[in-house]
Amino acid sequence: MTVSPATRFRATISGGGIVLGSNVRFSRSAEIGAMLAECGFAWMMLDFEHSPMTPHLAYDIALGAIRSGVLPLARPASHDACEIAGLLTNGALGVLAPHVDTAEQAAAIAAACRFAPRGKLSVPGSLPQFGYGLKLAEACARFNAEVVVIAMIESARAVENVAAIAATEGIDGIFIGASDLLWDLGLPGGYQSRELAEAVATCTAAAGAVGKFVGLGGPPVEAVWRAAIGAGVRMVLTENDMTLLLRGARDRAAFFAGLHPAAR
Ligand code: 3PY
Ligand code: MG
Repeated sequence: MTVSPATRFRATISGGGIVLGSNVRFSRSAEIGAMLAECGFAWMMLDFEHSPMTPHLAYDIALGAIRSGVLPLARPASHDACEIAGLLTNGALGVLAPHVDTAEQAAAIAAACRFAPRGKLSVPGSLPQFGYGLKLAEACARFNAEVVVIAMIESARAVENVAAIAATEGIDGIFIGASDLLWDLGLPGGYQSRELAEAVATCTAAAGAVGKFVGLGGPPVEAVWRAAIGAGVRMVLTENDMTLLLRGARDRAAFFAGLHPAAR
């Protein structure tokens, strides 16, 4: 493997580009990475918080994604270092840690995501993310440089603490989970609210001040995306694989209904 998708992900963002991703909830084939790559997606989320994902399946999907040039980020269900270690030493090349409310939590997550001397990640027998030609020490050093560690901002408390979270050593970027944040703010589904726009502005300012990037997921409204990109969001969770499928299926049904009403 030459340039890893993690390096490309960082380079695209630092060059001012946008990185698109999808939450792999229901796909059960390692080919999903190649399909997303074909459509211009740069990353995927292997979701252990909200999907029926299993570790072995995540392993196969993550390695297939890397070989296709797509960055596999695992979302653990918790901040537990053992859970994070199991994901990162089995295919994932980064972590989207959910519900990070404080800089202390962010620091513990960052430490769980890298090998010594930068962190406390336990050393496995091999790291297949980089193929099979590197010695373990070289692979661990490369992993430390490449792994992408992202703290999800999903509560009012997290927004209050976002400057400290973004500034935490070892945190590469922050990611606004708009759905959880809106529910926490008492505005369920309020994707077009002033409060969400303000939270996005607070997060982009905080991250920008320390040279970190901002991601966003949740909004089903295109106008919200337009504003968020304008505000500086560079990492986009467009939607999950289930809604991508529904969108495509609805589109085809509408097309054929237009050709012949009996098609519905
Ligand atoms: C959220 O919106 O709460 C997420 O976790 C990601 O979209
Ligand atoms: Mg969430």
